[in-house]
Amino acid sequence: MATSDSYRFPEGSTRRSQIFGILGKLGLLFLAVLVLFPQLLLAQWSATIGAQSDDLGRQALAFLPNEIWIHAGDSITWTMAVNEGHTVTFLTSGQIRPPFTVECPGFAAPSASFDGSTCVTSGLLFQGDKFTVVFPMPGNFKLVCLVHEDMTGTIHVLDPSQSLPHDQAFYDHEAQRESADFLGVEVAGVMNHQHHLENSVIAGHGETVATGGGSDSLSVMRFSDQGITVHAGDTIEWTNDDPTTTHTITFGTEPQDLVDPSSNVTVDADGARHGVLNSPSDAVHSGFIQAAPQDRTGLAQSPSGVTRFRVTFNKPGIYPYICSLHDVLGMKGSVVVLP
Ligand SMILES: [Cu+2]
Repeated sequence: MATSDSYRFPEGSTRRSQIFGILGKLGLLFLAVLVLFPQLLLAQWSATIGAQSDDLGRQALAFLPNEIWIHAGDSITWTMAVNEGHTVTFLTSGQIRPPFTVECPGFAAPSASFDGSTCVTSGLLFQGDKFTVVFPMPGNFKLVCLVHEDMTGTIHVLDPSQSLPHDQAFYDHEAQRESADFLGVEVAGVMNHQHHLENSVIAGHGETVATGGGSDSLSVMRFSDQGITVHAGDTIEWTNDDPTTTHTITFGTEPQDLVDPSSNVTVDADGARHGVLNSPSDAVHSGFIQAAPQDRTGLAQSPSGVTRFRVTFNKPGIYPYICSLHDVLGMKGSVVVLP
């Protein structure tokens, strides 16, 4: 028995070394394939765009996360999580920021590859849409949304010989933590704070925060007082408290041109726009009501924003109104005018 065991041992050992020899050759073959076809090693990363409350009123205008380290050749797929529209856009260094309706010349989705030389943009994305970008060259690339100015990020593309600081699980966790932070921020108090001003409505409130990779914004897309009661002859004032997000106050039929006020709007001495309604069937549109863009040293200062709209109600009745940009998110209100 011992003899037969001692025979078997070298036999098994030979078989094992044969197996290891084959495995070794397969391993070498595998390495050779990777050297010849390095894309087999390339990682596919994923990130989220935006987060929102169940009632859609609270929108995190943010890439979640907004800073990612990858290897040259890797790709990132962004998935839209919200009803508010966003773009995934990489402009070239110093490029003038175009409107979101403008595509990058010569670029056609879906095969997006960005190395800094020509711009790449997804176009307007909505909930469930995906957009993938491949990054073939090392570099640090700024990521922007063309709809929201304070929604930016950075993609660090490293040479494959360098190690990456984080894995996908880390980024998933960051995205979850950041979206929970945004949606949990107590902003209702801020909107109620100014409520003591008589006949005044806050038309949207927001805040912008910086991260190491760029900036994120939170916008509350709601009127602070969705039902307000006044008397005939009274004037109500709407103020947009959001540093970046534009809103409108629109009574009656929505005009084609949302940017400019309707022709029946005048400008008060303090710069606020002013409309007069003589019947619940009348229409008046504020145009874009928004804060001034942030000033930058070395550039011409930006003019003060038109942040206020006033409407005088001359006849009793019920006057429903909307923000023509965010009514789909539920940004609506109504004014009851008593005699
Ligand atoms: Cu709005």
